[in-house]
Amino acid sequence: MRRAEALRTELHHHNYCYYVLDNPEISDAEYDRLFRELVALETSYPALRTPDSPSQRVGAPLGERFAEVRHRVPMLSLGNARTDADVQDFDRRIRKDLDTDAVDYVAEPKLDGLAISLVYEDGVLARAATRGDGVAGEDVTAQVRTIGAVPLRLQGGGWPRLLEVRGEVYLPIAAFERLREQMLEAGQTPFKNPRNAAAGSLRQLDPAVTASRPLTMFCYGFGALEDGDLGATQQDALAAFRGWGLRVSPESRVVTGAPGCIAYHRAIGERRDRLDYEIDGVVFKVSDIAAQRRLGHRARDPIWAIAYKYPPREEQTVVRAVEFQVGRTGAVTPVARLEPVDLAGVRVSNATLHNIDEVHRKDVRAGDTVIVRRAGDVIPEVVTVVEQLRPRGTRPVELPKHCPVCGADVVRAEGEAVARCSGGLSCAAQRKEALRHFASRRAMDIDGLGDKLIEQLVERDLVQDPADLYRLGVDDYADLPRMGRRSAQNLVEALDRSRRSTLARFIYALGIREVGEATAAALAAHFQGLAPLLAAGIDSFIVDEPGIAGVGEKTAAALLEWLDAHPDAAPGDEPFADWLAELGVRGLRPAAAAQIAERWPDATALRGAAVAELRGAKHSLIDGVGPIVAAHITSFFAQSHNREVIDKLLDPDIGAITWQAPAAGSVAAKAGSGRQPLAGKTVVITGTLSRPREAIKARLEALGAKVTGSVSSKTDYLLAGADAGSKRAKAEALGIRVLDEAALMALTAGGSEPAADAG
Ligand code: 9MJ
Repeated sequence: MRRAEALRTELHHHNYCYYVLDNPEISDAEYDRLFRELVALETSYPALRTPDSPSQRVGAPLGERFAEVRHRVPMLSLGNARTDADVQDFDRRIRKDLDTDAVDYVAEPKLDGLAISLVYEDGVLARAATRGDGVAGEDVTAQVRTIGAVPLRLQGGGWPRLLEVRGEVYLPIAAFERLREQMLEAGQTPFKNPRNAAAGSLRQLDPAVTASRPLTMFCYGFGALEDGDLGATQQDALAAFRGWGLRVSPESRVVTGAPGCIAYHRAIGERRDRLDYEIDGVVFKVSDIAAQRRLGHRARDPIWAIAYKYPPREEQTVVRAVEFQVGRTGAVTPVARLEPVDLAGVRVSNATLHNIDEVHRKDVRAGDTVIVRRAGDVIPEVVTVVEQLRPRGTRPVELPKHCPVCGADVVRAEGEAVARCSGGLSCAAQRKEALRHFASRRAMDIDGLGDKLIEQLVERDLVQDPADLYRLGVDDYADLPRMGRRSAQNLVEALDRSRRSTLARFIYALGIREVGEATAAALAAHFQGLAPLLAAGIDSFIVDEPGIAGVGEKTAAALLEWLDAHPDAAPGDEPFADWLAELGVRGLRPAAAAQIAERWPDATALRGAAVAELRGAKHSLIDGVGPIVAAHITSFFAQSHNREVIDKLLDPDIGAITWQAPAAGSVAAKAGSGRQPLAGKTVVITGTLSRPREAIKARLEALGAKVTGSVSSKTDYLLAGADAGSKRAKAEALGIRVLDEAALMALTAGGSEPAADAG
């Protein structure tokens, strides 16, 4: 009981540090540990569970719709000022009504989120509701409980018995951008702006969805109060909120008179782009709460407060054209060229359309009238088309087939939103990036070839592709501005050194998509040379095991298990196929049994088969090269311009690049030229291994081993994965060495005899 309460108090505190102060005191892991301890206690003793427990943020049963909540005190909106003169009028009226010379105001940004009322009873969150029409809103208690910045229980003390706090729930711009990307990737229509995203995330009947969105909240006002008060001024109330663990805007200030208000509006306006939330203005509130009461309100808005708006960041304009840009990584991105339009002080004539799917989803066409918006520092984007204003004769936009910069094919990998230029090394748009990568430390490691130099070389058109680097001499480099003879000499020496690199580095340096260092090393080890890699088709990377028609995972496993459990069972005189069909293995039909018998002539051979061979599978022969990577590799080498660059790089005239031979365990080794430490050895494989059995079998065979299906006195080694059963027992009984995969790795890495037994 005491432990549960102590845990709750501690978790409330860390929650506050994390979400409100933005300054955690403990690691996420430590928080999780405390949280799990509390949940365990509450699960064992449900009576310990309290409604304000941190464990109760998500978990309310799903409602069918939101219940209506009538606000005890109406939730008003705000009157607007658009000019300095409007603010001066506002201040003049207030001074007149209050009969004073100077009025203090609390000034703060006006967030563009969703207004929410939080009702605390005895310091515990009892109800959360949307503003609705101001008189009644929707009960979103379960959803709001999931927001980390909303305390379920107030800190400290001294709060009114009933306290209604009001504020704005919002989604930070960065979180909004991430959410949009996720929704785009998931094929959903993304939210148009942070405000819609906040509203859409909160108004989710399933609180778990709300919980998955990083909503937060600033508290800025109050409604009903019973048995207590918040002090004499608005800033006293905000300070009290802060003390109770509620999140209050750090931008809130006290200013005096219209000049103070106007200066505040300017100052925040200058920083508007750098705030991590969307605002549409600033708010001024008479600071004295008694004065607020005297001034009262009109039908919908208080007389004592006003919003001074900023120019909108959404405008209507016309699309002149939709063009495609090629980025430094080859991404081909659609861009709308616009009739220039002013968006909150910034002249905008281009807007991103993200990708071709987006263009089609929004159906943006040249000639369309569109809404464009700009949020924070992000690139302006087209929000939607005003379809009523579409002129006749417009045509849907299509993805270009060829790169607008270099003319190479534009390709889009299956399931990817982004289309790319395949020009790679030779596309001018990608040239600098390709060179930077080629020269980088982990690639060709060309010392002294930095970004600035690459910039100069490309801009002066001295270098079209990486091979050109080797054609230039000391004189050419020394001619460049700010490049002494000494540095030029050093650079040429570095280039010379890089000629004797490794094949792995060279492959990595080519910048093939998805081919990182590890994959490049695996490719080099496997192919042993560039020629076999250039000649490789998809089936050099991926084995497409056809399998046996009608045999699925379960049947295959059941059959092999049966054989494993009956190591001596054999058909006698009967045909193997009939024997198989009559074993009583679930799902194994005679037609499939006949096919199996064609591929594996007897029970011993079949014992050596893998589930994947029976059910059919695609598997990779090289670590890290699955079907997608294999497609990138083959399409890279299929492009003639890439092959031309490679030919140039290997051309003896410029001083051929050569590399040291990599380790064994490769195609070449398999062909007989490599080490064969397992020559003459018979190996049996059993149990679950980290890689497909075929891949391991191929590896062992490359090392000279004969791989068979069952353990006998002729077996030299048993390679045993997890859950190795009868074969392992039999091997142990026969005194045969049992290896695990690590021991096998050690073997292929260089040792001639396995060093240690597994187990
Ligand atoms: C927003 N949206 O940030 C008020 N608001 O006060 C602030 N809204 C408000 N105050 C009275 N900071 C009614 C609305």
